[in-house]
Amino acid sequence: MLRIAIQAKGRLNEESIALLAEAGITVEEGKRKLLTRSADFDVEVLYLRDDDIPQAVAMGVADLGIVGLNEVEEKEQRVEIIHPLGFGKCRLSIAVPKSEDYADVRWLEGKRVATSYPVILRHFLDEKGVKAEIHEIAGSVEIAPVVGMADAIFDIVSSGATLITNGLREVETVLKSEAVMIAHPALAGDKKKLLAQLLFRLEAVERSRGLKYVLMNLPDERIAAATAVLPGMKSPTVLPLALPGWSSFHVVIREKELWTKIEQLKSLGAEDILVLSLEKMIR
Ligand code: PRT
Ligand code: ZN
Repeated sequence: MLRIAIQAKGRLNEESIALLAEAGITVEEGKRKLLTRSADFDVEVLYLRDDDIPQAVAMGVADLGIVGLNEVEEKEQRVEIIHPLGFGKCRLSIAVPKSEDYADVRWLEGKRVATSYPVILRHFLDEKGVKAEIHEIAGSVEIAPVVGMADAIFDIVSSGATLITNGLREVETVLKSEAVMIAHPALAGDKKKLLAQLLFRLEAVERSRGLKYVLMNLPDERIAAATAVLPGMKSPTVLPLALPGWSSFHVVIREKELWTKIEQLKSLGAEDILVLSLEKMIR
């Protein structure tokens, strides 16, 4: 049995559940308690505040956790970061009132910086040799300069809209973050086995991202030319149609080159092109 801690509610909750579901681990949302057992994989899901996930995993209360890299770095708990998950992307940045003439980090010398991430900020300032006062506040960090509580802030930025609304300008990006899978550093053998199985499934899901399965009807004499345009993974699959002289041509395409490739295939005589989404790719 593997116990995975995920955020109970908040920005990472839905995507964490969706990711587990894609890996074949479904948890009943309706009856959600602190702890839910998955019906289809030897896994239990523990719902926590994101702040508590690194510690829960370090203590072994949970074997794995899904949490923002920002929380992992801030809490400095002994956990292993085993896999980036590609969602919850954001950055931890320093921002100053936009009227300030900020040239470089020396501007921060002797200033007051408000943040909910004092540990990461302390490391950054020490590394840069800057002495500034860190004011730890729990929420609404972005209003601290307006109300005169701080000269600058250090906070999570995603689109940057919150900074703009509060008359702030991002001046230093300190950490790029996304949701990551973390693990207890000393998992027992049977748990390691389950983890390997889970990672294998997640990789199959990831590999299929941005890929489409395309099939079309093609005159037989155009198969070689179409294969040159779209070599596929090993080679395209070609199946005869009941209509003599025609084949069905199947191949996997990257979504970003879908339209250019389809135009080339159409000019080669491809007809009745179907584009299907690809759910998993297992190697
Ligand atoms: O209750 P709990 O403690 O579990 O949740 P929480 O309120 O501490 O965290 P939550 O749900 O807000 O965020 C969870 C995680 O999502 C964070 O730790 C980050 O890893 C990640 N994440 C991704 C973000 C954002 N994007 C984000 N935009 N977390 C917060 N924000 C905030 C940001 O602080 C800003 O104030 O959203 C606001 C809007 O951002 P802009 O730049 O798009 O305007
Ligand atoms: Zn939190």
